Amino acid sequence: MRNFASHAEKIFFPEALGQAYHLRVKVNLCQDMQRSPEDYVRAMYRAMVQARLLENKLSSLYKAGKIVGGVYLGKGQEAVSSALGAALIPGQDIFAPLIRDQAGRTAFGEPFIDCARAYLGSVLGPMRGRDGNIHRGRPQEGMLAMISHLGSAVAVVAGCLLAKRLQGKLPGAVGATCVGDGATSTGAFHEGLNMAAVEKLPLVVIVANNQFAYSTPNNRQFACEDLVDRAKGYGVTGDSVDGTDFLACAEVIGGAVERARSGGGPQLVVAKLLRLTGHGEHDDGSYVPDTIKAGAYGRDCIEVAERQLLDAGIFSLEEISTIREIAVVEVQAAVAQAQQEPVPDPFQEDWRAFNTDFSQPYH
Ligand SMILES: Cc1ncc(C[n+]2csc(CCOP(=O)(O)OP(=O)(O)O)c2C)c(N)n1
Ligand SMILES: [Mg+2]
Repeated sequence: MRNFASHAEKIFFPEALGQAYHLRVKVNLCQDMQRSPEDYVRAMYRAMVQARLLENKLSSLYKAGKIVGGVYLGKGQEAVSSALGAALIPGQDIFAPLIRDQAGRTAFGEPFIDCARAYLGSVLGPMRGRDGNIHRGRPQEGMLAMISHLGSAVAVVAGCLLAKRLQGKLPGAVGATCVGDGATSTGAFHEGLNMAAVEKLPLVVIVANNQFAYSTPNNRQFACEDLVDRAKGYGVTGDSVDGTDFLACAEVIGGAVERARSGGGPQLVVAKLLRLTGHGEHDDGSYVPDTIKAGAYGRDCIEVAERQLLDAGIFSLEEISTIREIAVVEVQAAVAQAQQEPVPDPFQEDWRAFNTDFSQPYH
């Protein structure tokens, strides 16, 4: 395993975070390529809180029978997801979020209304009310509509990067996805990562190893000791991180994006964590043993983030409260707006399977 810290490009947070966190990644992380490391973790935290509050609202709506179809949440996985979303550049990079990536979507810039409209079936939503779920995207900005087939995002993002290379748009851009441990057992995962390795594409694959694929535990999914060991076989850079450790996620995932962006080729990061919820809101997750829930990965990454940010002096308690208060209002406003919008009229149906007309914005 490569020691990331020994490949330092620039030391982040020289004093602010003390000895525990020498964040050593290049400064040109994030949207305007000027963002400081402090701003990067601030953006991550905001997105985590916003996503958590939005998802809590979705859960309530589901339990109240106001949402038709499945509701899938990223509770417990926000540090990993936001570290990826906040490191990507809309309009330049490719981002393929999965079901547990509300925090990454928010960090990438997706407004709450997209989510509210999709789940509540608004005809003004990204799927025009035909799919009350998570298959939405913002392709104009580089965020692909979510693909349900596990592993496919890896191959599709690799293909997008190849296309960008052929168009002469590749230098400086990256493509990234965050998949589950279950996705790593698919052919598409292998094909995508292998092709990216051979072509030296700037592909970043984050595996959010929450130790279960639905109810199937890791030891029934793969026989290698650690998923990150596969990086060697593919010939790509591999890193591990504790997915509940906010600042470690910023360092390792932000660093992987930066390495890919600056020509380091494909990056595989395996983040170990636990989803603090069922597979979907229809599932109580009772198959996860209590010992695992009470273990190191059962902690809440948002609580960890708050402690770390306060300790480092990056946020004050007042600032944290303000972020939460604003997010509550914004979530309520988005949901209220989507709830008063019309749902599709089946007698005025104009649905087409392959709508490639992106010239008209849907909002
Ligand atoms: C190729 C494929 N096989 C099966 C499924 C059904 N399915 C949907 S989610 C899921 C479990 C996913 O587990 P994991 O990849 O670990 O992600 P997690 O839900 O734990 O975040 C399964 C089996 C699917 N969507 N695609
Ligand atoms: Mg899983």
